[in-house]
Amino acid sequence: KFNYNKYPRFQEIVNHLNTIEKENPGVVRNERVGATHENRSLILTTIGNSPMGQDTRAVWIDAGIHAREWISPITALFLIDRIAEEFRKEPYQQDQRIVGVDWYFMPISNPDGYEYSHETDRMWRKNRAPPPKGESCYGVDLNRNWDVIGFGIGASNDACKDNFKGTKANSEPEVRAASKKLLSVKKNVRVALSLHSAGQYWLTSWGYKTQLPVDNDKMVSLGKKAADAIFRTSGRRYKVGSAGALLYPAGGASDDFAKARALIPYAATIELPGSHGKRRFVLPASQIRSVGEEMFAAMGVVAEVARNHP
Ligand code: 0X9
Ligand code: ZN
Repeated sequence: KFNYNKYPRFQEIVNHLNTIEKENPGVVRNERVGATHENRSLILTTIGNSPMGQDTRAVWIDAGIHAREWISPITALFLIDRIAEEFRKEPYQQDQRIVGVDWYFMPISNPDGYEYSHETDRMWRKNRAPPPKGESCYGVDLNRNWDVIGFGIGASNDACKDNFKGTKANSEPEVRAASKKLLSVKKNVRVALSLHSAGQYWLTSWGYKTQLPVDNDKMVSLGKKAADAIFRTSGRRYKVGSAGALLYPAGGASDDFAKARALIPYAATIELPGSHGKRRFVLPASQIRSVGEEMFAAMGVVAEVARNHP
């Protein structure tokens, strides 16, 4: 059984994904959709039992875009475990909302950065792209590199900054792999979520500007229902609102790509819990289970909305 009382290394995550796949034949599939600068695998995990091409609904979730936000990939792994468990149950015991949709997970979208944050710099955020010509700093902010309206806003041209957007949109293998895959399955996807930390926010698009989208109300209403489910589960409160208005405008992120490029009806970034101050990305591993449980509760609401959306 996997140990959810500590933060795993990349290889432990991969091993566990392979175990889950083996234990859930016909329901869980792992696919290598690309490779990083340091040649680690970018993995897409699909959960569901609807035959290919069938008229189905799906939820897309990316995690681990930012290296130091360790609670993100482990929460994705926890959700994969819990959702697969739901599919294994006898029909009369299943949560029909959870098993009523397909699930796409990119559980660890920035493995190079994740490993670097374990081995060298706990506060590392970016990937490990080699420095651009004539520069000496490594890394691109993978939540500023997506090829979508707003690219460049709230981002830096300076390769040494934490929010460096890259030399051009979609320059990074991690972003290319994830965006290509999302575009290939977008027909079924009704909700796209991006797991980050920290701050306990449910942030809807737009992220690149303070103005609200025309369909803001429906995205905020899903966020509020999810926040209620979270509160009932763990007692934690999440603030709900548009990313650009509630946090700060920042473009080239996965949420706005899902909304404006892949045309997914519901797009949000979830800022999972953290600690306070400078160490706010360092959440004690003893919290992993409760964050996982509260997110699983939110996924019931998400699945129901995805299932019922035309
Ligand atoms: O700045 C980010 O990328 C996210 N916050 S974090 O502290 N995890 O780095 C927020 C992204 C919200 N969405 C957009 N701005 N599009
Ligand atoms: Zn983040």
